Amino acid sequence: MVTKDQQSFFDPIGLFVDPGETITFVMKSGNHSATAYHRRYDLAEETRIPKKADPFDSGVIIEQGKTFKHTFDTKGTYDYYCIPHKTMGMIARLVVGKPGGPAKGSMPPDGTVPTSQQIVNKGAVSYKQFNESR
Ligand SMILES: [Cu+2]
Repeated sequence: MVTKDQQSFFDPIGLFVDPGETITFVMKSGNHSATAYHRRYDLAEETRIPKKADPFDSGVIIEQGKTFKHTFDTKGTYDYYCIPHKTMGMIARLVVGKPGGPAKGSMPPDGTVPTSQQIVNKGAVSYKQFNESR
């Protein structure tokens, strides 16, 4: 989770993980959250994680170097956002095992992320790589 040159973003913006893997979100700079698009959270206008998946929300983190961990057990496509920068398009996508769920074939309401298939093919899509490809 990064703020650099007045841009806030998740890097990588797309990542493939195996079911059961634990992801560590690291606060590099700025103040951010990693929050699943899930209707239980106020800002999420739609659910964009697999039906049986556990929603996750780090809350806004302001300390540099602080981390947030979440284990992804359910296969599918997960879209998530940063609470303070959601409307500016600070969003990202994870594919766990294989694409699936409500986010699989569409983009989040706040911007674009790599397609599920791009993530499967590449394993990880950096923010820079993604922007250069658009
Ligand atoms: Cu942010």
